[in-house]
Amino acid sequence: MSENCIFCKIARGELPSRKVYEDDEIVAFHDIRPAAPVHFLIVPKRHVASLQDVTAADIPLLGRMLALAPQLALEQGCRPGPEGGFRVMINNGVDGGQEVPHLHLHVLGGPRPWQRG
Ligand code: DGP
Repeated sequence: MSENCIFCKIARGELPSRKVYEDDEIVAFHDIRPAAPVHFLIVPKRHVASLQDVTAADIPLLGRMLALAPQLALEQGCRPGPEGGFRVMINNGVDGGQEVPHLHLHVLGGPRPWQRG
């Protein structure tokens, strides 16, 4: 847990968010600046700064985060199957375009056209 981290604060319920999922380890909520008709973030509650800081002990948690993506994408309105689908994206570090230094999966989808800049 990190005192001043925005996503830690959201995970602790100290900042508001539009949650789409929550369990003991993971929270998912709508991105405040959506880049697609469906755009939410899947976030570990424990503070991990980025994919570059992941250890072997985090692998089951990462697996759970990834496995949640298709389930939540469908629940949020993404179409199933090869004609539908969604994008999963992880920005890492400054050169990777990461703005919030707390690991998160972006899930983007919905009818095209849409494009993250
Ligand atoms: P990244 O560049 O991968 O670190 O993306 C961070 C995303 O987090 C960005 O798309 C905007 C979103 N975001 C930043 N602050 C907040 C917030 O306070 N609430 C929510 N819901 N999203 C936020």
